Amino acid sequence: FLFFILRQYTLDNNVLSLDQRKFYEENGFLVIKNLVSDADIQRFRVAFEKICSKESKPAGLIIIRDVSSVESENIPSEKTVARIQDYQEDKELFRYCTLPEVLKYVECFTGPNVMAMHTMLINKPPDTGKKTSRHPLHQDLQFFPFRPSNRIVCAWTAMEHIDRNNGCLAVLPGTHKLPLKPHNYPQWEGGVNIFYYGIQEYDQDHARVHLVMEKGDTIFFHPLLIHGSGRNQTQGFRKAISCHFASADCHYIDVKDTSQEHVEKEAVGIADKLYGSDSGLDLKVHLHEITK
Ligand SMILES: O=C(O)CCC(=O)C(=O)O
Repeated sequence: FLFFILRQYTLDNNVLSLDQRKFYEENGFLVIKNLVSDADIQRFRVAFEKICSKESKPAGLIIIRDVSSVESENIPSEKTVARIQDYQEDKELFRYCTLPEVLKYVECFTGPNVMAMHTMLINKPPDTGKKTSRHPLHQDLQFFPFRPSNRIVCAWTAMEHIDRNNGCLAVLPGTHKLPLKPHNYPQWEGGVNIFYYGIQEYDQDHARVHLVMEKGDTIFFHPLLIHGSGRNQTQGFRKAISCHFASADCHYIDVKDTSQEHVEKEAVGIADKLYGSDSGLDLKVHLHEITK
């Protein structure tokens, strides 16, 4: 029985200790301290700054601005960028998805044949008082039209010290064992950022862990784990870089008539805006194979 439990969310290899495996199996996440070097993080910062100043414009990149600063679209500053998505054409940023120290852990969940499916650099802005810098509790699987979910994992690396003051990750341990829940935009007074869907119904009494992390610390988590992040109450822009990886053996599913359909529609709408209407793109455009 124990053997069966152990095999469900993690794979046999020599990387994770038995305790680490047990922890992920039970909780749906695992933090590895000090995994990414300061030098690499500095390179990601520089690449991100070049995107913000419009010195670099990688193809396919999606820039998401905080709802409280959308009017400032043309100001070339990191101050107006809450997050970038799909940085795979930026060679410097995509290095994150190829770092051997990251992939070593990714393979514990996906197996050796790995694909990078979705990339982000999150630049949580100082909250303007409207609480729009919060990220509601959600499951990332809502964005992914492929399965099985157990062969998908997110790597998320703190690019600086992150705690509750600047809006650390909050996770509900063990919720990776739940099914995908319906997601919607929360009814927040100050507004909510595009793609920041949340779960409306969850067990309010479920234990919640706030993850204080140092620069370079990396969390690996399951796509069904309920998580979010709080307000940034500092004046700095809280940075993290992340990538969702999946096994190349995952297969696509049709999200039509499922709770994921509205997410696909919105993503296609954005792709059409970026690449012209009738781009023919769907959620599958997030597929980018890593050549190791
Ligand atoms: O970095 C954060 O604040 C959380 C981001 C997150 O959960 C997401 O984008 O899915």
